[in-house]
Amino acid sequence: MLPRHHDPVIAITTAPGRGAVGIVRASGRDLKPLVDALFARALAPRHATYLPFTDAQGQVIDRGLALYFPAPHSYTGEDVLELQAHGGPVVLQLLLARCLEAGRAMGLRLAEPGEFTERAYLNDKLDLAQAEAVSDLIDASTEAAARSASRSLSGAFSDEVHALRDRLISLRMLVEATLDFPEEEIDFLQKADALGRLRAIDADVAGVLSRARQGALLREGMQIVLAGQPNVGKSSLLNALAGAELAIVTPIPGTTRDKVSETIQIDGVPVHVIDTAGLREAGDEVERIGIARSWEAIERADAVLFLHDLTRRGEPAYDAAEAVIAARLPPPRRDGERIVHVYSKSDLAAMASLSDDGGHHLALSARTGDGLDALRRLLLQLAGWHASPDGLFIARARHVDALRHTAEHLALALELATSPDPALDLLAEELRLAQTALSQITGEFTSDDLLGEIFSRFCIGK
Ligand SMILES: Nc1nc2c(ncn2[C@@H]2O[C@H](COP(=O)(O)OP(=O)(O)OP(=O)(O)O)[C@@H](O)[C@H]2O)c(=O)[nH]1
Ligand SMILES: [Mg+2]
Repeated sequence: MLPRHHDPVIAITTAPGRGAVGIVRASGRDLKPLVDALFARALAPRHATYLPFTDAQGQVIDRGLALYFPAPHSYTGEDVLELQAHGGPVVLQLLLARCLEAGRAMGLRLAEPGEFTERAYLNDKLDLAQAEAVSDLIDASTEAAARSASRSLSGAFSDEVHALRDRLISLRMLVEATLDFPEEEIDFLQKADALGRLRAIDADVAGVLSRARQGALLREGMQIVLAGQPNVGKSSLLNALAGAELAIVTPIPGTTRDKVSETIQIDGVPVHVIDTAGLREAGDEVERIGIARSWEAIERADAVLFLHDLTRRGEPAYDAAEAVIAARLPPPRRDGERIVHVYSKSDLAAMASLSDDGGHHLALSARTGDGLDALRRLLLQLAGWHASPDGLFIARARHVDALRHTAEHLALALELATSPDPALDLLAEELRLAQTALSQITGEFTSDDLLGEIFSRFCIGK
């Protein structure tokens, strides 16, 4: 354990601001001295005790509940003390200051972000994937994301990873045992159906990988940008998708000057929609800055909705300006075309026929809502969403990468195993590498740097 984890720590664990109740939480290997310094009486373990919280002079700061969880039966696995008071920022600050003062002799200090959960991980209360799920549950922006984070937190994801790891270990033992008895090796492996087992593990890793990708999508969502010339109806489309008047809409070209963004959800997948300033050459300084930001957003987006105004197509100036924008749009990515051509204001002008050049084309009206459902379906398809959110676990890019590496080593192992004269030592090594990659998910082989990186993104007090 890192030396800093020897100190007892404390933090306000409830969100900043005013609330009915606020909680101050301390964790440490031995909090008895703190309890004794704060209260005139002993606290029964895991019982709520109603009592006054007093300052050093005996003046009452507030009255509330004290809960004492002696190690190891606590969130962190250490002694934990929770004080529930009225949830005003000043009350909680006074209570925190009083605790720090009472605990000064024992080295009590403020907790860093995520430090409680990091201790829970270090004390084997949670594995790393579960610890991450704590933060994902708190940050969940849709119901589906919250449900799948909760499944990960309960260990559903970790259990699958552990089951795969155990099957890999027993296969490794088999292969490594034959290394010691080379004369019998091939026979022995055949009898034990080593190849069949390897194939089954490979297929199941692929299955978990595909679900983890979906889980990562629930967590990260996708980012789409509305782009096009001024007045084509970008802000109107944002408002229609969000179901609220977020961006200002006027018939004046150049209405939107800064980025306006909103997260909507489609089937539980968070979609971050960014409305941008209309793209054109002219404009004042403010508009030029806005347009530069539009281009930055376009570069970074997972999908760009390129709007074309059906009422103005065919006007030479309009078409020329559109060609300039089209030439500057990013090229398709390896995994497919990310530009969606949206023909807007379909309630005012009909579209002769949609192009079938293999790209994505659709007509819609932000005014009547016609075509919006087709757009939502297309966006989910572009995001790669093909699951129903039930039974999913939340996952991060880190987990997807680890599973991808596992699958790569398994593929190499399969190649070796099916060659006419398999090199068993190489096969054993690929299996070992596959296991190491897989174990990174739950944190069995994890560097301190990675831990620091993961937990520092938590909120204070968690
Ligand atoms: N009839 C009809 N009018 C629309 C539709 N969408 C937008 N408009 C009108 O077109 C005009 C411009 O709409 P905006 O949404 O402000 O266009 P924009 O692309 O955001 O424009 P800038 O912010 O200037 O780049 C407004 O008068 C809207 O009412 C639509 O689907 N049907
Ligand atoms: Mg606008």
